[in-house]
Amino acid sequence: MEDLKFNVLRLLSEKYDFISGEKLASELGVSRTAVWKAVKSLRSRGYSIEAVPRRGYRLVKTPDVIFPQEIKRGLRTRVFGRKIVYFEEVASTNDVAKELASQGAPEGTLVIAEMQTRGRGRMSREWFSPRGGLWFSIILRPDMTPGEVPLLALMLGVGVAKALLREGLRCHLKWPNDVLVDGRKVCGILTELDAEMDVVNYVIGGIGINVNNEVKDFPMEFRHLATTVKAELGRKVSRVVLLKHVLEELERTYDGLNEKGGSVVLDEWRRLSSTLGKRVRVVTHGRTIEGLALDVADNGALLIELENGRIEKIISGDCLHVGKI
Ligand code: BT5
Repeated sequence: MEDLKFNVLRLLSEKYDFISGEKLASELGVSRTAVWKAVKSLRSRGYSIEAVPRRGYRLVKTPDVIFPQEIKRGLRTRVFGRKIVYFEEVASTNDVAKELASQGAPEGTLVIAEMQTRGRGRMSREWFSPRGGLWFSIILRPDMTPGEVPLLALMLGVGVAKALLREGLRCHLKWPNDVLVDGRKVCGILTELDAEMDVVNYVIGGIGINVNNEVKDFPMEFRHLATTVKAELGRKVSRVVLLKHVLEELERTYDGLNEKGGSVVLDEWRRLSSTLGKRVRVVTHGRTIEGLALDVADNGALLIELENGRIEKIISGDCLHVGKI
């Protein structure tokens, strides 16, 4: 039924005119009743579909849904989002993406859900993922060593920040890859990898963007730390357009990384980051390090200058901005 709904939608949106129920049924190899049920199901998701006796069905209006058809229409990428796995509801898109990647799914495969019931942050923290946001994962198969993978996390943040800028939202990146607006988190990123000694099998880039979901619905513990695109811009935005922009920006940045090397990503990250030049407190593997955030290293690690002048290189951790030096 799920596939039929998407196929009916594909035919209706290709035509932009009436197509008879009979034609739809015969092209898709199903009964006219099945077509009617698919139309009903699309209507329940907000599609406005006209039905006129003897003429058939016509698509009139498309809602802000993230059905694969809508994502693919006019998408200007070669690889990212060319294969899409869509869920109404799923535990975590990262888990599904991992499963698919281990079965050989190609680079650029997008796993996306309207909502997640067990969305995850880093270190098994919870990621609140109600309807209205964009919760998705992309499979990457980079030609790099496991040690270079933190650079990809920065790349994902850069791609999201640039896409949000295209919507008119100025945001900045907190190391490693939180996307913030005025210090509040609008997007979180979780990169997970599967690797052997020197070879990366795959990386899952999990991205959660608060788009049209409501700030008042966030749990109390972090409501003051979170924001949404809608709250910042004062209007709803089309999730599918934003997603397409994210995919395009990500692919452009990833291509740049592969063709010209990591410095392309690092320079963009430096430009968008609000961490560098700040006094930071980083918790990494149970250790707390405080000092001046000097720069990022070639692999994306944060370089912190301690009180005693020593420079520490931090690969992963939670970073708190504690003020300007
Ligand atoms: C992150 O973790 O920021 C990574 C979030 C990645 C989510 C995506 S959604 C698609 C994919 N599938 C998944 O299951 N995950 C990825 P971290 O830096 O550990 O931040 C987690 C903390 O952010 C939580 O402990 C909360 O304080 C806060 N938080 C939770 N949900 C939030 C939300 N929707 N918006 C802003 N902050 C949130």
